Amino acid sequence: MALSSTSAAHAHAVLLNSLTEASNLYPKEEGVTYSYGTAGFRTLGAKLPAAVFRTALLAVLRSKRLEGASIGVMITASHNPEPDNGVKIVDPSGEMLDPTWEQHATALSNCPSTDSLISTFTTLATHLHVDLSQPASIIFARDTRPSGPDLVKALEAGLHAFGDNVKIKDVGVTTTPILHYVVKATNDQSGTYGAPTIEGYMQKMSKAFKELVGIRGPLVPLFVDCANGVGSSAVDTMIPLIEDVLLLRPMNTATGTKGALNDECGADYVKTKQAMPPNLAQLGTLDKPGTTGCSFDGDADRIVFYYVEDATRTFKLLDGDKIATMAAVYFKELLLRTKLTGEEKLSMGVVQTAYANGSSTKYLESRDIPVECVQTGVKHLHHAAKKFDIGIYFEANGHGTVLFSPHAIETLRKASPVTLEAGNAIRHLLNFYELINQAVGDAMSDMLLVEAVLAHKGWGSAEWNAGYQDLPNKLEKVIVPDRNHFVTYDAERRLSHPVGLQELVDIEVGKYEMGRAFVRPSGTEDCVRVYAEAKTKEDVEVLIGNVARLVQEASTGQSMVVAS
Ligand code: 16G
Ligand code: MG
Repeated sequence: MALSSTSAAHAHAVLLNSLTEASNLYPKEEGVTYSYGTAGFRTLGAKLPAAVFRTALLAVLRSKRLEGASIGVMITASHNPEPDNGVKIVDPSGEMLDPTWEQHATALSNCPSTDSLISTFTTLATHLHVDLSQPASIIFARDTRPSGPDLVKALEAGLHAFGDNVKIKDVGVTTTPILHYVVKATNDQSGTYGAPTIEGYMQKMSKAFKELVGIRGPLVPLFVDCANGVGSSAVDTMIPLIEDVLLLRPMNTATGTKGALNDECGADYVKTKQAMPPNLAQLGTLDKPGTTGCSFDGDADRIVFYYVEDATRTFKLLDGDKIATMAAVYFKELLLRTKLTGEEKLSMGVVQTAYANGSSTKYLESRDIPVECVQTGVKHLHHAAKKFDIGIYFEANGHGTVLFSPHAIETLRKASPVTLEAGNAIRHLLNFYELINQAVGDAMSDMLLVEAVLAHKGWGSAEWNAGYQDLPNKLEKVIVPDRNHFVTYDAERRLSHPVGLQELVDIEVGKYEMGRAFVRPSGTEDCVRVYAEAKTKEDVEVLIGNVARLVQEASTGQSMVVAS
C-alpha cells in the first residue's frame, strides 16, 4: 500500500532525525580533507571514522537508487602500513563504484558539520532520483587492521540510522576480492555465478582448479607469502580443498602481531624492492631448485611470483606482466584448438598500463595479440578488458584478472566440438572461467590460474620466465609542491603540463638505447611518480635521475628551456 503524503513526510523527517543523531557521534575532524580516489578513501585509520560513517550513507543511497540491489563496502588499506586504513564501495556487478558517483562520496565526506551533511544528503537524494522509501542492501567486510573494528562500528552506525529497511550482511574479516565476489554472486539473478558465501567461492574455485590440473597433479608445493594480512585466512581455507593436487605452504601469516602487516613482505615490497621478503631469504625458503614463491598484498587482490635462478643464484621476479603474457599466449592456443569460426570465433586481447615492461608489450605484439594501454587503476583496465570476449588485464604490480564476456560463455557452452582436442579446449576455457574471479583481480584465483597454466604447459618458473627478458626498470617518487600541476594524456604516457616538460623528457629518453620514461601524479599519495626503463641498469639509473631532476625543476619553476 502506498504511503499517504503525510506519512511519507513523517517517515522522511524521522529518517533525517535519526541520521542527524547518528552523525553527531561521528563529527568530521577539522582540517582533514577526504578524496575518493582509485582506492576509495585512504588515510590514517584514526582519521577515517567520519568518512566511513558517510560512506555508509552513500552506499545506502546507491542501493536504493538501484532498487535495492546489494552494494558492497570494503574496509582496507591494501598494501599500506598498518596504521592506515581505507574504505571503498563495490557496485552490484562486483565492480568498483561507478566513477560518476565518486564525487558524491567526496562531497558527503567533506561536509564540515552534521547540518551540511544532512542537507548535502537530501540534495543528492533528489538530484540522483533516489526514492528514500526503497529498501537497500549492504554487504561489508574488513581486513585484519587494528583500526578495522572501530571503522565497522562507524559503518554500522550509518547503516542502522536508516532503520530496518536496510538489510545488512557482515562477511567478517576477509579479502577484498572475496567481498567483491559475494556482492556479485548475491546480485546474480540467474544464480549461476556461485553461492554468495566465502565457502561457495572457495568450492567453485577449488573444483575448477582440480578439474584443470586433473592427472597433471600433484604439482610442486608453492610457498605463499600472505603479507601477515587477511590473505592468510583465505589460504588456510583453500589448503584442504586442493591439497591432493597442490600443497600451499603459507608464510608471513602473523595477523595478530602488531606492526607486521605488509612489513618487509607482501607483493608491494617484492615488486618495489625487486627482492624476496628478507625472512624468506634468510630461511632459505626458495633455495631448492625448482621452488617457487608468491606474495599476496595486504588485502589479497595483488600477486607476484618469484624464484631463485639455479645457475646464477639470482632472484627472478614474475610480475603482473609475466602473468598476463603467459595467460594470453596460452588462451590464444586454447582458442585456436577450439576450432570455433565465424560468429563463434572469440576475440582476445590484453590491457596494460604505462608501467608494463616494454619487453612484455613487444612480446605480445610479436604474437599478434592485441594490446591496449590505459590509465593506472583497476577500474580503467577492467573497463577496457570488457571489449574483448576474453579480456586479460594486469598491472605490472600484480593487480588483474581475465574477463569472459557473456557471448564467450554462451558460445563455449553451446559449442559442438569437432574433435576431442576441441572439446578439451572448450572444457578448459569454461573451467578457467569458473576459476577466475570475474568481479576483480584476486591473488588466490590468479595464483591458481598461474599454477593451472604451468601444469598444462609442463613448465616450472624458469620456463615461464624464459618467454622474454624484462628491460631493467625503476620507479621513483618525487615530492613536489603541487602534484596537480602535472597533467597527463595518452594513457599517462605523456605530459601536457607543466608546459615544455615533456619535450625535455623526450630529449633525455632519446639518449638511451631502448629508453622509455614517463611522469604521472600519484592517485594515492601526495607525490609525482617517475618510471624509466632502458637496455642497461646503468642507463636506467642515469635516465631516472635526470628525469626526476627535470620534474623537480619544473615544479619549482626553474629553467624550462627546451635545448635545441
Ligand atoms: C591503487 C589502484 C592500483 C594502482 C595504484 C596506483 C585499485 C584497486 N588500486 O592502489 O590499481 O596501481 O592505485 O597508485 O584500483 P598511484 O596512483 O599512487 O601510483
Ligand atoms: Mg590490494
